[in-house]
Amino acid sequence: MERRPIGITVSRQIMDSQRMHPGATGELSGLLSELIVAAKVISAEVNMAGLADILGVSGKTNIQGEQVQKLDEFANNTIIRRMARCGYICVMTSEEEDDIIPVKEGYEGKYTLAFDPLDGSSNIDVNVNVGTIFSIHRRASQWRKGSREDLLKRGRDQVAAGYIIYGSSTIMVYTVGEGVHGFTLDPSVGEFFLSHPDIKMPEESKYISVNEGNHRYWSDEMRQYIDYLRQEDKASGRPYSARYIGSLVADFHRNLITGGIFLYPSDSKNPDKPHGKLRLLYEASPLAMIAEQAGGRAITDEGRTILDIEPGDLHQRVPLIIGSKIAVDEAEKFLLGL
Ligand code: P6P
Repeated sequence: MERRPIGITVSRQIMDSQRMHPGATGELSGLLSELIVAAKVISAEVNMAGLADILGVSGKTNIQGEQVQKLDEFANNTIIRRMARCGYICVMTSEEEDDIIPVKEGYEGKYTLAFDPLDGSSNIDVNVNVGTIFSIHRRASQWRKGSREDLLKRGRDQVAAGYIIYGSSTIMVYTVGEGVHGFTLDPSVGEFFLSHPDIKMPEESKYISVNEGNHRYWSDEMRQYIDYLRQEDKASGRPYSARYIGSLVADFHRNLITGGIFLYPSDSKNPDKPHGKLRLLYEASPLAMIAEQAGGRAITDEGRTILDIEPGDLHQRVPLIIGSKIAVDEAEKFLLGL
Protein backbone atom coordinates (compact mmCIF):
# COMPACT_ATOMS: atom_id res chain seq x y z
CA MET A 1 0.00 0.00 0.00
CA GLU A 2 1.57 3.33 -1.00
CA ARG A 3 2.74 5.43 1.93
CA ARG A 4 0.61 8.49 2.65
CA PRO A 5 2.50 11.79 2.30
CA ILE A 6 3.46 12.64 5.89
CA GLY A 7 3.09 16.40 5.65
CA ILE A 8 3.03 19.17 8.20
CA THR A 9 0.02 18.94 10.48
CA VAL A 10 -1.85 22.07 11.51
CA SER A 11 -0.76 21.42 15.09
CA ARG A 12 2.90 21.46 13.96
CA GLN A 13 2.28 24.70 12.02
CA ILE A 14 0.72 26.32 15.09
CA MET A 15 3.64 25.26 17.32
CA ASP A 16 6.22 26.40 14.75
CA SER A 17 4.49 29.76 14.62
CA GLN A 18 4.49 29.96 18.42
CA ARG A 19 8.24 29.18 18.53
CA MET A 20 8.83 32.29 16.40
CA HIS A 21 7.53 34.36 19.33
CA PRO A 22 9.79 33.69 22.36
CA GLY A 23 7.40 35.52 24.70
CA ALA A 24 4.43 33.40 23.62
CA THR A 25 2.66 31.58 26.45
CA GLY A 26 1.11 28.93 24.18
CA GLU A 27 -2.42 30.10 24.98
CA LEU A 28 -3.24 31.07 21.39
CA SER A 29 -1.88 27.72 20.24
CA GLY A 30 -4.07 26.02 22.81
CA LEU A 31 -7.10 28.01 21.72
CA LEU A 32 -6.61 27.12 18.05
CA SER A 33 -6.05 23.47 18.94
CA GLU A 34 -9.34 23.33 20.85
CA LEU A 35 -11.13 24.97 17.91
CA ILE A 36 -9.64 22.32 15.62
CA VAL A 37 -11.06 19.53 17.78
CA ALA A 38 -14.50 21.19 17.54
CA ALA A 39 -14.06 21.45 13.76
CA LYS A 40 -13.30 17.74 13.47
CA VAL A 41 -16.42 16.89 15.48
CA ILE A 42 -18.57 19.18 13.30
CA SER A 43 -16.99 17.82 10.11
CA ALA A 44 -17.89 14.26 11.09
CA GLU A 45 -21.49 15.30 11.77
CA VAL A 46 -21.84 17.40 8.59
CA ASN A 47 -20.54 14.51 6.52
CA MET A 48 -22.99 12.15 8.20
CA ALA A 49 -25.92 14.59 7.84
CA GLY A 50 -27.21 12.89 4.74
CA LEU A 51 -27.42 9.59 6.62
CA ALA A 52 -28.21 10.49 10.19
CA ASP A 53 -31.63 11.93 10.97
CA ILE A 54 -30.10 15.36 11.56
CA LEU A 55 -31.41 17.11 8.45
CA GLY A 56 -34.33 19.40 8.65
CA VAL A 57 -34.98 22.26 10.99
CA SER A 58 -34.88 22.15 14.77
CA GLY A 59 -38.01 24.23 14.93
CA LYS A 60 -36.25 27.10 16.70
CA THR A 61 -35.46 30.50 15.19
CA ASN A 62 -32.21 32.45 15.81
CA ILE A 63 -31.62 36.17 16.33
CA GLN A 64 -31.73 36.60 12.58
CA GLY A 65 -35.29 35.29 12.58
CA GLU A 66 -34.11 32.33 10.50
CA GLN A 67 -35.09 28.74 11.24
CA VAL A 68 -32.17 27.06 12.98
CA GLN A 69 -31.15 23.89 11.19
CA LYS A 70 -30.29 20.98 13.44
CA LEU A 71 -26.69 21.01 12.18
CA ASP A 72 -26.47 24.70 12.99
CA GLU A 73 -27.47 23.91 16.54
CA PHE A 74 -25.05 21.00 16.76
CA ALA A 75 -22.14 23.11 15.48
CA ASN A 76 -23.02 25.99 17.79
CA ASN A 77 -23.30 23.76 20.87
CA THR A 78 -20.11 21.86 19.98
CA ILE A 79 -18.05 25.05 19.86
CA ILE A 80 -19.65 26.62 22.94
CA ARG A 81 -19.28 23.51 25.12
CA ARG A 82 -15.65 22.97 24.15
CA MET A 83 -14.51 26.60 24.25
CA ALA A 84 -16.32 27.53 27.48
CA ARG A 85 -13.92 25.23 29.35
CA CYS A 86 -10.73 25.64 27.33
CA GLY A 87 -9.29 28.29 29.66
CA TYR A 88 -8.02 30.52 26.82
CA ILE A 89 -10.99 32.85 26.28
CA CYS A 90 -13.03 35.11 28.54
CA VAL A 91 -16.18 35.58 26.41
CA MET A 92 -17.72 34.48 23.09
CA THR A 93 -20.34 35.62 20.60
CA SER A 94 -22.06 33.43 18.02
CA GLU A 95 -24.38 34.14 15.11
CA GLU A 96 -26.79 31.74 16.78
CA GLU A 97 -26.90 33.50 20.15
CA ASP A 98 -28.62 36.82 20.89
CA ASP A 99 -26.24 37.91 23.65
CA ILE A 100 -22.65 37.26 24.73
CA ILE A 101 -21.74 33.72 25.80
CA PRO A 102 -19.84 33.55 29.12
CA VAL A 103 -17.16 30.94 29.77
CA LYS A 104 -17.16 28.61 32.77
CA GLU A 105 -16.26 30.51 35.94
CA GLY A 106 -12.60 30.08 36.80
CA TYR A 107 -11.74 29.27 33.17
CA GLU A 108 -11.40 32.88 31.93
CA GLY A 109 -8.50 33.39 29.51
CA LYS A 110 -6.95 36.36 27.72
CA TYR A 111 -8.68 36.02 24.33
CA THR A 112 -12.17 36.48 22.94
CA LEU A 113 -13.90 34.38 20.26
CA ALA A 114 -16.54 35.43 17.73
CA PHE A 115 -17.85 32.75 15.40
CA ASP A 116 -20.44 31.74 12.87
CA PRO A 117 -20.84 28.05 13.68
CA LEU A 118 -22.21 26.92 10.35
CA ASP A 119 -22.41 29.63 7.74
CA GLY A 120 -24.45 28.86 4.65
CA SER A 121 -26.60 26.43 6.61
CA SER A 122 -29.60 27.06 4.35
CA ASN A 123 -27.65 24.95 1.83
CA ILE A 124 -27.18 21.92 4.07
CA ASP A 125 -30.11 19.95 2.69
CA VAL A 126 -28.85 20.34 -0.89
CA ASN A 127 -25.31 19.24 -0.03
CA VAL A 128 -23.63 22.56 -0.78
CA ASN A 129 -20.43 23.38 1.14
CA VAL A 130 -20.97 25.10 4.48
CA GLY A 131 -18.43 26.44 6.92
CA THR A 132 -17.42 27.66 10.36
CA ILE A 133 -15.87 31.15 10.54
CA PHE A 134 -13.93 32.37 13.59
CA SER A 135 -12.29 35.57 14.81
CA ILE A 136 -9.97 35.89 17.82
CA HIS A 137 -9.03 39.08 19.69
CA ARG A 138 -6.96 39.72 22.79
CA ARG A 139 -9.21 40.87 25.65
CA ALA A 140 -9.06 44.59 26.34
CA SER A 141 -9.74 44.41 30.05
CA GLN A 142 -7.64 42.96 32.82
CA TRP A 143 -8.57 39.63 34.40
CA ARG A 144 -12.31 39.69 34.94
CA LYS A 145 -15.39 38.17 33.33
CA GLY A 146 -15.41 38.98 29.62
CA SER A 147 -17.88 41.60 28.38
CA ARG A 148 -19.49 42.90 25.16
CA GLU A 149 -16.78 45.58 25.07
CA ASP A 150 -14.10 42.87 24.93
CA LEU A 151 -15.80 41.57 21.75
CA LEU A 152 -16.53 44.90 20.02
CA LYS A 153 -13.05 45.24 18.53
CA ARG A 154 -11.92 46.27 15.02
CA GLY A 155 -10.94 43.55 12.58
CA ARG A 156 -7.52 45.21 12.39
CA ASP A 157 -6.91 44.15 16.00
CA GLN A 158 -7.61 40.45 15.41
CA VAL A 159 -4.94 38.10 16.72
CA ALA A 160 -6.13 35.27 14.46
CA ALA A 161 -8.94 34.53 11.99
CA GLY A 162 -10.00 31.60 9.87
CA TYR A 163 -12.63 29.23 8.58
CA ILE A 164 -13.24 25.53 8.14
CA ILE A 165 -15.12 24.59 4.97
CA TYR A 166 -17.00 21.29 5.00
CA GLY A 167 -17.41 19.84 1.53
CA SER A 168 -15.83 17.29 -0.81
CA SER A 169 -13.02 17.59 1.72
CA THR A 170 -12.79 19.53 4.98
CA ILE A 171 -10.27 22.34 4.72
CA MET A 172 -9.12 24.74 7.44
CA VAL A 173 -7.72 28.11 6.36
CA TYR A 174 -6.37 30.48 9.00
CA THR A 175 -3.96 33.31 9.70
CA VAL A 176 -2.23 34.63 12.82
CA GLY A 177 -1.04 37.65 10.89
CA GLU A 178 1.93 35.85 9.29
CA GLY A 179 0.39 34.80 5.98
CA VAL A 180 -2.49 32.42 5.20
CA HIS A 181 -2.21 28.64 5.27
CA GLY A 182 -4.67 25.89 4.33
CA PHE A 183 -4.89 22.38 5.77
CA THR A 184 -6.92 19.44 4.49
CA LEU A 185 -8.40 16.91 6.90
CA ASP A 186 -7.38 13.29 6.33
CA PRO A 187 -10.37 11.63 7.99
CA SER A 188 -8.62 8.28 8.08
CA VAL A 189 -6.10 9.61 10.61
CA GLY A 190 -8.14 12.56 11.93
CA GLU A 191 -5.39 15.09 11.14
CA PHE A 192 -5.32 18.34 9.16
CA PHE A 193 -2.28 18.28 6.81
CA LEU A 194 -0.76 21.36 5.16
CA SER A 195 -2.18 21.42 1.63
CA HIS A 196 -2.16 25.15 0.75
CA PRO A 197 1.04 26.76 2.13
CA ASP A 198 1.26 30.55 2.11
CA ILE A 199 -1.89 31.21 0.06
CA LYS A 200 -1.78 34.33 -2.14
CA MET A 201 -5.03 35.59 -3.64
CA PRO A 202 -4.43 36.19 -7.39
CA GLU A 203 -4.50 39.96 -8.01
CA GLU A 204 -6.52 39.45 -11.18
CA SER A 205 -10.11 38.33 -10.76
CA LYS A 206 -11.65 35.51 -12.78
CA TYR A 207 -15.01 35.37 -11.09
CA ILE A 208 -17.71 37.66 -9.80
CA SER A 209 -19.81 36.34 -6.93
CA VAL A 210 -22.98 38.31 -6.27
CA ASN A 211 -26.70 37.58 -5.93
CA GLU A 212 -27.97 39.07 -9.20
CA GLY A 213 -31.50 38.60 -7.90
CA ASN A 214 -30.93 41.77 -5.84
CA HIS A 215 -29.95 43.87 -8.89
CA ARG A 216 -33.09 46.01 -8.73
CA TYR A 217 -32.50 46.80 -5.04
CA TRP A 218 -28.91 48.04 -5.39
CA SER A 219 -27.69 51.63 -5.63
CA ASP A 220 -27.30 53.11 -9.13
CA GLU A 221 -23.51 53.00 -8.71
CA MET A 222 -23.55 49.30 -7.81
CA ARG A 223 -25.83 48.48 -10.77
CA GLN A 224 -23.52 50.45 -13.08
CA TYR A 225 -20.48 48.58 -11.73
CA ILE A 226 -22.07 45.16 -12.23
CA ASP A 227 -23.22 46.18 -15.74
CA TYR A 228 -19.64 47.32 -16.46
CA LEU A 229 -18.34 43.87 -15.51
CA ARG A 230 -20.77 42.35 -18.03
CA GLN A 231 -19.24 44.33 -20.91
CA GLU A 232 -16.62 42.68 -23.12
CA ASP A 233 -13.07 43.91 -22.73
CA LYS A 234 -10.38 41.27 -23.22
CA ALA A 235 -7.65 43.47 -21.72
CA SER A 236 -9.38 43.55 -18.33
CA GLY A 237 -10.72 40.00 -18.57
CA ARG A 238 -14.33 41.13 -18.83
CA PRO A 239 -16.94 39.80 -18.77
CA TYR A 240 -16.01 37.89 -15.58
CA SER A 241 -17.55 34.46 -15.15
CA ALA A 242 -20.34 34.40 -12.57
CA ARG A 243 -20.00 31.98 -9.67
CA TYR A 244 -22.38 32.35 -6.71
CA ILE A 245 -23.09 29.40 -4.43
CA GLY A 246 -24.97 31.33 -1.75
CA SER A 247 -22.57 30.03 0.89
CA LEU A 248 -20.12 32.76 1.90
CA VAL A 249 -17.29 30.45 2.95
CA ALA A 250 -17.52 28.46 -0.30
CA ASP A 251 -17.69 31.57 -2.49
CA PHE A 252 -14.84 33.22 -0.59
CA HIS A 253 -12.64 30.10 -0.62
CA ARG A 254 -12.95 29.70 -4.39
CA ASN A 255 -12.05 33.35 -4.97
CA LEU A 256 -9.13 33.11 -2.52
CA ILE A 257 -7.64 30.26 -4.52
CA THR A 258 -8.52 31.22 -8.11
CA GLY A 259 -8.98 35.00 -7.90
CA GLY A 260 -12.37 36.67 -7.80
CA ILE A 261 -14.52 39.32 -6.20
CA PHE A 262 -17.46 38.67 -3.86
CA LEU A 263 -20.05 41.34 -3.22
CA TYR A 264 -22.91 41.53 -0.76
CA PRO A 265 -23.71 45.27 -0.99
CA SER A 266 -26.33 47.37 0.70
CA ASP A 267 -29.77 46.94 -0.85
CA SER A 268 -33.25 48.35 -0.41
CA LYS A 269 -34.89 44.92 -0.41
CA ASN A 270 -35.49 44.80 3.34
CA PRO A 271 -35.73 48.10 5.24
CA ASP A 272 -34.61 46.22 8.37
CA LYS A 273 -31.34 45.31 6.65
CA PRO A 274 -30.13 48.49 4.88
CA HIS A 275 -26.48 47.42 5.15
CA GLY A 276 -26.75 44.05 3.40
CA LYS A 277 -26.97 40.68 5.07
CA LEU A 278 -23.50 39.78 6.30
CA ARG A 279 -22.22 40.26 9.83
CA LEU A 280 -19.10 42.28 10.74
CA LEU A 281 -17.71 40.49 13.80
CA TYR A 282 -17.82 36.85 12.69
CA GLU A 283 -18.10 37.01 8.88
CA ALA A 284 -16.67 40.16 7.27
CA SER A 285 -13.83 40.87 9.75
CA PRO A 286 -12.23 37.40 9.83
CA LEU A 287 -12.50 36.96 6.05
CA ALA A 288 -11.13 40.47 5.55
CA MET A 289 -8.06 39.60 7.66
CA ILE A 290 -7.48 36.50 5.54
CA ALA A 291 -8.02 38.44 2.30
CA GLU A 292 -5.54 41.18 3.27
CA GLN A 293 -3.00 38.66 4.58
CA ALA A 294 -3.25 36.90 1.20
CA GLY A 295 -2.79 40.14 -0.78
CA GLY A 296 -6.46 40.91 -1.40
CA ARG A 297 -8.75 43.66 -0.09
CA ALA A 298 -12.09 44.00 1.74
CA ILE A 299 -14.19 47.18 1.77
CA THR A 300 -17.78 48.34 2.17
CA ASP A 301 -19.74 49.79 -0.77
CA GLU A 302 -18.84 53.21 0.62
CA GLY A 303 -15.15 52.41 0.26
CA ARG A 304 -14.50 51.91 4.01
CA THR A 305 -11.87 49.30 4.86
CA ILE A 306 -13.63 46.47 6.69
CA LEU A 307 -10.75 45.96 9.15
CA ASP A 308 -10.91 49.58 10.32
CA ILE A 309 -14.62 49.62 11.23
CA GLU A 310 -15.32 50.08 14.96
CA PRO A 311 -18.14 47.62 15.78
CA GLY A 312 -21.18 49.08 17.56
CA ASP A 313 -23.13 45.85 18.00
CA LEU A 314 -22.40 42.11 18.23
CA HIS A 315 -24.56 41.29 15.17
CA GLN A 316 -23.89 44.44 13.16
CA ARG A 317 -24.31 43.97 9.41
CA VAL A 318 -21.96 45.51 6.87
CA PRO A 319 -21.91 45.64 3.07
CA LEU A 320 -19.00 43.46 1.92
CA ILE A 321 -16.86 43.69 -1.21
CA ILE A 322 -13.93 41.30 -0.85
CA GLY A 323 -11.43 39.61 -3.12
CA SER A 324 -8.61 40.17 -5.61
CA LYS A 325 -6.91 43.50 -5.07
CA ILE A 326 -7.19 44.86 -8.63
CA ALA A 327 -10.90 43.95 -8.82
CA VAL A 328 -11.70 45.53 -5.43
CA ASP A 329 -9.68 48.65 -6.34
CA GLU A 330 -11.74 48.93 -9.53
CA ALA A 331 -15.03 48.40 -7.70
CA GLU A 332 -14.02 51.09 -5.20
CA LYS A 333 -13.29 53.60 -7.99
CA PHE A 334 -16.69 52.86 -9.55
CA LEU A 335 -18.65 53.09 -6.34
CA LEU A 336 -16.94 56.30 -5.22
CA GLY A 337 -17.31 57.85 -8.66
CA LEU A 338 -13.52 58.30 -8.89
P1 P6P B 1 -28.47 35.41 -0.38
C1 P6P B 1 -25.94 32.14 3.89
O1 P6P B 1 -27.26 32.20 4.42
C2 P6P B 1 -25.38 33.55 3.93
O2 P6P B 1 -25.39 34.05 5.21
C3 P6P B 1 -23.97 33.53 3.36
O3 P6P B 1 -23.31 32.34 3.59
C4 P6P B 1 -24.20 33.77 1.88
O4 P6P B 1 -23.11 34.42 1.25
C5 P6P B 1 -25.43 34.67 1.89
O5 P6P B 1 -26.15 34.38 3.07
C6 P6P B 1 -26.33 34.40 0.69
O6 P6P B 1 -27.38 35.33 0.79
O7 P6P B 1 -29.35 36.59 0.00
O8 P6P B 1 -27.72 35.68 -1.67
O9 P6P B 1 -29.18 34.10 -0.40
